[in-house]
Amino acid sequence: MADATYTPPAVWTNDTENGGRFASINRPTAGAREERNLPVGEHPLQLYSLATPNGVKVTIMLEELLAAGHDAEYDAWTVNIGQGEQFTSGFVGVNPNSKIPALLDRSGPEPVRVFESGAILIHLAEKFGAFLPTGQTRAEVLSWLFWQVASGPFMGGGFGHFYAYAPEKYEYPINRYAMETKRIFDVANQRLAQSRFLGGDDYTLADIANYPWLAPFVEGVIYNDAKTFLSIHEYEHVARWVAEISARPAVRRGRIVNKVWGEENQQLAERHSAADFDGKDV
Ligand SMILES: N[C@@H](CCC(=O)N[C@@H](CS)C(=O)NCC(=O)O)C(=O)O
Repeated sequence: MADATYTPPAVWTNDTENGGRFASINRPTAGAREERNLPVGEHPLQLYSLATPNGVKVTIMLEELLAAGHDAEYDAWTVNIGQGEQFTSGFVGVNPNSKIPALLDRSGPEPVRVFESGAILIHLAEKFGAFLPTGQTRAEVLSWLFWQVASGPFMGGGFGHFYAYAPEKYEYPINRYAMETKRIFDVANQRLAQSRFLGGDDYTLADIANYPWLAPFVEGVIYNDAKTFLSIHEYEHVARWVAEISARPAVRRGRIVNKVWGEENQQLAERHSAADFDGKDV
């Protein structure tokens, strides 16, 4: 059994000195901390994001829409969440929850703000009539989308934080979230044993939402040794699905938009046109 190292006080107060990667950034309050406007480019769609799994959902969707011939040209701007740029007045105006991704759709008479990755995917799918079927399989596709947005925080905020980011390792939360992350993989694996894609026979926004979270575990590029620790090699149907989606050119492009770490030729801090990918490894 894990050691009990902490007795909660009667009333919780914020301890900014508790270490960990996000301790100095996050506070228990919402709202802007700094007056600063967001940049705006020439396209109707303005994306404020970063190439984390939640951000990549949207850039893959936009690149897939463009590849399918839709007029989904967009300006993608990097929001450096490590430096607190999610707390500027401009960003909070687009997402009061201060988390990337956030989208401003300026194509109508009034700008429309959309926050939460799942809401952004649905907004884009409905706007362009793509990657979200209208018939019999719509409910199945939406179910796998909402499953992802509900289960992603167990993998990131739960497993990732306690296994990789917390200043000390505690057995109880690591066990809890390792179990949950493996269970999520098993759910996807069993589904993908029966079905080519999560929503059925076709590639949809359900795959676009889930891929950026599942692929990095399969590739061993997220949370230190998580691939080994969680025996991710066991999920053979997820691996088959990841390999198929990874080969899509739009996915390769979408994964590097707003990426400001890693190999130089796989970084694209801002994206304003297809030409920005020239010379990149995509
Ligand atoms: N439920 C949100 C989650 C977004 C989210 O957690 N974004 C993280 C990066 S992956 C973030 O902006 N974190 C900054 C912070 O917590 O201050 C969504 O799906 O869009």
